[in-house]
Amino acid sequence: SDSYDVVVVGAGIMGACTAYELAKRKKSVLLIEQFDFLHRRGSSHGESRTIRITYPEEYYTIMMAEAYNLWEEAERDAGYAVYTKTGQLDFGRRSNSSLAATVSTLQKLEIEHELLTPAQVSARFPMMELPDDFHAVYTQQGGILAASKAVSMFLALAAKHGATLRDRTKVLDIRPLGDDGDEGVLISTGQGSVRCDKCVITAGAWATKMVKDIAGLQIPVVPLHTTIAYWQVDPKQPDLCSKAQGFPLIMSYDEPLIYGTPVAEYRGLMKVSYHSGSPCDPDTRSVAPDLQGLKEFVSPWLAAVFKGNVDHRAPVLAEGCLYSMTPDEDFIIDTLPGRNRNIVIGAGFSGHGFKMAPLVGRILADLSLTGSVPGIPMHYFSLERFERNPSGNVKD
Ligand code: PYC
Repeated sequence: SDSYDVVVVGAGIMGACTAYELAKRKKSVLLIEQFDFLHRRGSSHGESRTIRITYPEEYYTIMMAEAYNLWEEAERDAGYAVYTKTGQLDFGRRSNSSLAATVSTLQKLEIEHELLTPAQVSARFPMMELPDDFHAVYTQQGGILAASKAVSMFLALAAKHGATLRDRTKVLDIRPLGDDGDEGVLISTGQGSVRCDKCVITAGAWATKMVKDIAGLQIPVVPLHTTIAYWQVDPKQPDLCSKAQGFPLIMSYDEPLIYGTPVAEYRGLMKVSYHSGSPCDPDTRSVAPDLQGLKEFVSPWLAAVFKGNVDHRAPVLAEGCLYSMTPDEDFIIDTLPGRNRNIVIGAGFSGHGFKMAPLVGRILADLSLTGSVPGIPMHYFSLERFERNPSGNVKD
């Protein structure tokens, strides 16, 4: 069979970034995808993803500073851009503890930001009206990543640096070789088998089944079917919520979190969706949008915050998407235990990982090649945290 230093399983944004990082380090890399490259059945497709530096957790804000550098580096390597800077507005009730923690993080890390009252928000963004008990924080560093374009960019960069890319190749089995698992890993696919020193699994919502089959280990990653939706802005003012008019990425801190972006792809529309979904099986789910979820969470929110400026009754366009959620919404980036220690997993990106993908790629490359990751608080992403506490939460 063919042999590689590293085989990466799953060519969404995390796998594409990992293959790129490994290929840049002159490793022989094979990136395998079960469907077509750039397919729309997982978590990496579409026109846009959010990028922001604001997080309640200090470690994500610190990681984002590095992720921004890596996005820029990749754009330079490719010769074109996938990031559009729009600025970003976070808002919520004064009593919302996550928003308070986000503001504290910005203050502590001395990241430039502005605190705004509801009146100041309306003065700057006349399309919005926040309730009196809200407050907001504006940061320059926020915007939109062109999602499918970014995956395509990292696939092209990985190939440019020497990676082998193979799609329409379903992985059937992943097995450690040797009595103690120290002779590499054999990967059986529908198109034959390959051997590698290290295997990295970046299979998104499919990782749960894969890790169970390989190691008998149940990772607490729940696939959630969610919906991306575009809404009609007042046709008399079609550019009201556009980047050209200064409309930012917005995040409304509530249960569920609601976010919105200006839309470059369709004039006169705004993208607004919610950070939640319903549990599903990635192999059998319907990709149809969940219009009920939008009606329940997004419509009333749009009616309250955007008044008559956006038609809140129903989206004009909606598409299914997939989150892979961990109980604490922190990622899983770790080595499998025991005989499977030459297999590394990156999973559970919980609907907020896309913006960190180039950094995750670097972390997975470090972990697979050297077993350690300098400068990253890996305990937040460990498998072991779920043994200590089923919720996994190590923040407290
Ligand atoms: O955490 O940035 C985020 C996010 C965007 C959409 C859902 N979550």
